[in-house]
Amino acid sequence: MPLVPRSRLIVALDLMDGYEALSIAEKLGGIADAIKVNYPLVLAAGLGIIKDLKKHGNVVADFKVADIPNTNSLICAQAFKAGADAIICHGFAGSDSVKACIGEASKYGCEAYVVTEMSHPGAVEFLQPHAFELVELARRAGASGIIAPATRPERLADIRRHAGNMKILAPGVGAQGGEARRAIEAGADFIIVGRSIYGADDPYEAALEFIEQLRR
Ligand code: O7M
Repeated sequence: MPLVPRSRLIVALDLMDGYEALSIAEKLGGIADAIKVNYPLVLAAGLGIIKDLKKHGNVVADFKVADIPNTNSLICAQAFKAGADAIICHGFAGSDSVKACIGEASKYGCEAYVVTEMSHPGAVEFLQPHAFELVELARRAGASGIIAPATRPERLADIRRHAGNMKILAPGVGAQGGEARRAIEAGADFIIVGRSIYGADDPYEAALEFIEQLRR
C-alpha cells in the first residue's frame, strides 16, 4: 500500500533480533504509518521478517539499492515478493538503475523512494553537492518520493522546493539530533525515527510523543 501521511511517523527497527523487532511492532499497534527495515534486521532475522511485520502495517524495505539495473530489479523483486510496500534506492547509480527499481515497484503496485542528501555528517562530501540533481533524477524517473535530512532543516527546505509533489521521508530525528517538528515545517511528509523509539523504555510512549510533537 502506498505511504499516506497520517501520523507522519515511520519507525526504523534496526534491531538484530527478529523477536524483539516483532514485539516492538506489536507494542506500537499501528500508530506509525510504516515500519522501516534495514540490513541489520534482515541479515539477522531473514527476509521473512517483512511478512511478519506486515501484520502491523506498511513495511518499507530500506535496502538503499545501488547496482546495475538488472541487479536492482532482482533485489527489488525479492523485497516485494517478501511483502514490502516500498523500496528505497540510491540515485547516484544513475537514472537507469533508479528506473529499474521504480519499474519493479509498479509491477507489484508498490513504491520506490530515492535517497538524495543523507543525514550523517559525511553526506556533505559527495551527496550534498549533487542533492538537487538527485531530486531531479528521482522526479523525472517517476519516484514516489525521496529521502532528505532532518538533521539539516534548511537543506530539507531547499530540497522540498525542488521536489514538486514527491513525498519526502526525513531520517535523522532524535538520536542524530534532528527535530521532528522542524523537519515537517521544512517540508517533510514523514519523519523516520529509529533508536529514540526502539531504544526507549516504552517504545509506544516514545512514538506517541513524536506523533504529538508533529500534531502541535
Ligand atoms: O533514528 P536513528 O538514527 O536510530 O535511525 C535512522 C534510520 O534512518 C536508520 O535506519 C538509517 O539507516 C536511516 N537513514 C538515516 O539515518 N539517514 C539517511 O540519510 C537515510 C536513512 C534512510 O532511512 O534511508 C532510507
